Amino acid sequence: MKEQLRQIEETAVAAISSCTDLRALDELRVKFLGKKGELTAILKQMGKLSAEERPAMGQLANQVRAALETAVSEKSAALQEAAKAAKIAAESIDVTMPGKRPAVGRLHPLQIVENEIKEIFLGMGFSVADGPEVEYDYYNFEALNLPPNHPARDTQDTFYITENILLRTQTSSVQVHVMENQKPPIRVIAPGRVYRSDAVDATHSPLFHQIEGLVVDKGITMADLKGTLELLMQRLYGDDCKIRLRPHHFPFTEPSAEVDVMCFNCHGEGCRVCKGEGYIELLGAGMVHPKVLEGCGIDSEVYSGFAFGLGLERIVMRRYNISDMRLLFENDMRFLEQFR
Ligand code: 2NM
Repeated sequence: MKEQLRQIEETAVAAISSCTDLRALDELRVKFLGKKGELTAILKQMGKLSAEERPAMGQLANQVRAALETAVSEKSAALQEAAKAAKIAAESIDVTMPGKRPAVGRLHPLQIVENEIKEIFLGMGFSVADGPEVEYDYYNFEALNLPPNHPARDTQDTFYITENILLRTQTSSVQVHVMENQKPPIRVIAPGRVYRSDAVDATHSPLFHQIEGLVVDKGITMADLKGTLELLMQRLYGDDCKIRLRPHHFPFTEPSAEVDVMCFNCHGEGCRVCKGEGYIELLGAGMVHPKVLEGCGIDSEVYSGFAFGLGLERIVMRRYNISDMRLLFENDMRFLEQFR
């Protein structure tokens, strides 16, 4: 039995000292010291010994047990220490390494110009209105005096979601919401995305951006319209910028006008950019049609208003001399990084 104990001690100590992970060490502990372990198995045979032999053997067994327990706990401490050291080594940071420069983005050219135009109108006392891009046809067409058979309402030109829900084709829909919810005086601009079922080319995109403006108050005239738009264009293109109104037709305004802006290239002399005209067509405008006002609950005998709409892409393309609208939507960083 003495031999067996020595044998167990020897093999156990050897196994424990060559053990390299905590799980295996615990298995060894169970194997040698556990309730069903080898040492316990020996101790169970103590009863067979004579009364004289028992104390010495008991003492030896206890020494072996103590030795194995010490070996296990020392090994366990060593392995835990090693694991901790390895973890710290793996997580250590070399503070002398060069840092990663954060990528700083830029505003999209459309956003740059939109912000600029917003600031100009905020300076004139306008506020900025927002509305849904998915609209009822009432707000996009009917309230704006477009009859049911108007060509703009064709499914060829407009993205319909259901028979009476569509993607807005103009932000005038926002102005209708404003007029329904707010009493005059009203001074708002409505910038945002609009959608038309157009094929993509250098000057068309099924998604583009508009800024529409609306003023409703007592005594508003075409002179207010012209003065406001002239100031806008002078802020955008310089103090010598002039505008020109030509008669036009829109269903939602009466009278209506197309607004030309003095050519930035030749200052009205006529050149290749403006095809000899001296002016470039840039926006549409007019006095809000009485039917539109009345439809929104505004008394057209008391109040009048003007409205205008401009395409943001066109202004951006002129500003930065961009010849293809697709560049504004492809999100090629090499292109977008050029604008501030
Ligand atoms: C344009 C041209 C002329 C316009 C009209 C309205 C409303 F809601 F007041 F009737 N908002 N915007 C308008 C007028 C838009 O875009 C070329």
